[in-house]
Amino acid sequence: MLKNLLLIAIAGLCLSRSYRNLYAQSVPEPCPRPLPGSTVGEPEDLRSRNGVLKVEFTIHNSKQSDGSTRYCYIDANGRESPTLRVNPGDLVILTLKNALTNLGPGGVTTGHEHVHGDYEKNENSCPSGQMSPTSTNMHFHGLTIPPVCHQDDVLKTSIQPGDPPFEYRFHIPGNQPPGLYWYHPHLHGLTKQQILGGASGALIVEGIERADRALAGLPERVLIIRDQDLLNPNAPPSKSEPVLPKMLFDRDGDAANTGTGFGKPAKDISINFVPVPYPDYPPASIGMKPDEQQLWRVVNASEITYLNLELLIGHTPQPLGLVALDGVPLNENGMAGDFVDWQAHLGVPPGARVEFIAKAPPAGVSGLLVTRTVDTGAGGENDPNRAIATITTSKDAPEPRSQLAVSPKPLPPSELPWLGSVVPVRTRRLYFSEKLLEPNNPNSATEFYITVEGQTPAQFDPKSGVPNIIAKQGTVEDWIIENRSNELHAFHIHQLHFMLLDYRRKTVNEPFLRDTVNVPYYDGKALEYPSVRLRMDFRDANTVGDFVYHCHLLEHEDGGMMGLIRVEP
Ligand SMILES: [Cu+2]
Repeated sequence: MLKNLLLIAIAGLCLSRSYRNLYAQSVPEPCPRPLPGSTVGEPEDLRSRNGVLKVEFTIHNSKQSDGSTRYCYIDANGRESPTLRVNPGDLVILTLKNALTNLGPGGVTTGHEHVHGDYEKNENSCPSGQMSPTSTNMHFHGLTIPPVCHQDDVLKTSIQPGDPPFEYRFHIPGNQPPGLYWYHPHLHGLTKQQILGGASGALIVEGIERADRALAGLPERVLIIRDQDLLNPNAPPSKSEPVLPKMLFDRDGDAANTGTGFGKPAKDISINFVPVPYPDYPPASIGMKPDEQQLWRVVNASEITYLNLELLIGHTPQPLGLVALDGVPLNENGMAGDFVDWQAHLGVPPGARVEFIAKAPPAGVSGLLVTRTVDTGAGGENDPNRAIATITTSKDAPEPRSQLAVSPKPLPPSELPWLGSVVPVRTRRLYFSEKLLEPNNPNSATEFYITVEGQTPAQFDPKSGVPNIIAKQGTVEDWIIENRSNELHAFHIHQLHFMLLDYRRKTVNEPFLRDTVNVPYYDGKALEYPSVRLRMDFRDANTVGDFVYHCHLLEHEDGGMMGLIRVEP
């Protein structure tokens, strides 16, 4: 594999010289994208001023000649998916104009006809939920802001083409941990299509160096890894790959897990929109100064692709200095000191974020950012080994646009007791499961469920409004999430972070928080289903209201793997 990746790296270097900064289309394209092999650009930064960040977004789409559809957020100055940079306490005023067009058969499909058309007309107020294939809305993933209209409601907010710009207006909480969050559409049944098409961007709460002085003064680089339909779906695997058994498809119609680390992936991936397509994976290109350290802030904005990031020099993995997960510094609770967790590789499920110190190779040496294969289970997608970007060094390499403060003022300690020391008021059990509509036909449609133990498995119904779980604000609960299916799922809940207590029944008691966690698949043989045990934090008053928890593999979420929680004051 390593030899293959090196060959890929060399091929990619040649490509990047000839195609750098060119775009795939010469006619105006609402969602322009770089060609494979391009230099990895930085998203533009939109920074708050005097405590306010004003953003005017329009969401566009465009049909491609290969039948796929791009989606993009464009701001008032024509910038695609800019990074929103805010400070705790800031006011965000973001308007979203829907310029989506129905691109006809194959352009937009949802497979969820039952949610269309039978709602009241949306007059730019939330209680409508009117839906068509061109409806959209936004979710601010990881922020503890209220789940209400014009803030972070995804249940009723549905913006139609022709509606006036819809206003989101919320305050970044003063105690929001400094780190990497992200924004994306979240309309049940349409989420996969819009995110797969590229509608996503980063949101940074500034001040991560205040939680970890090891970061003081480092240049920072935002890297958004997305997935997309294969650019070359019919290509045979690269000649340098081993010969594999016949291609199989999983229930989602994607390339099934080969269990080998090779073969056709379910989706292509891109890094800051530079695609790295199957079968040759020509890597994108990142320039750094020799031996320099940068903070890399990586969102896995994929619809379904798991990442397992590794930085190679030659055949040797380089240590990656993990400092934050899911927007929360590892020592945000102040217990760990200026902590850097050096790892050989970092697993990142869809929806999750990792922030780590990356060291550039020495002068004259290049490196390669790769994702190693992820075993997603017999029913999962194929996520093979593949290159993402070459790291080339030169003393003239331009620095990233942003640099962390050189002498940061330390963050004040949290006002709340550490979540791990709070006694939970109850324990709930939930489980992920799947059902074939025709049990004897492996190609029939699959229903996806997340079920509270004792309730009947049912696909999420956006019209129901009946919560699956009722919790009390001010309390803390333990949730055990089981996986009864033969593929991975990624548990995510809106509005709050949780602590991972147990993973596969082993105590881990992580001294930091997450908002998305992988739940291992069931192999069909073990006596018990694999599970994770989480401590859920409902203490913040901003968690009051109705919101959702779901699998962050968006085909699964759109297919019903979502539940409703009501937190009562
Ligand atoms: Cu799932």
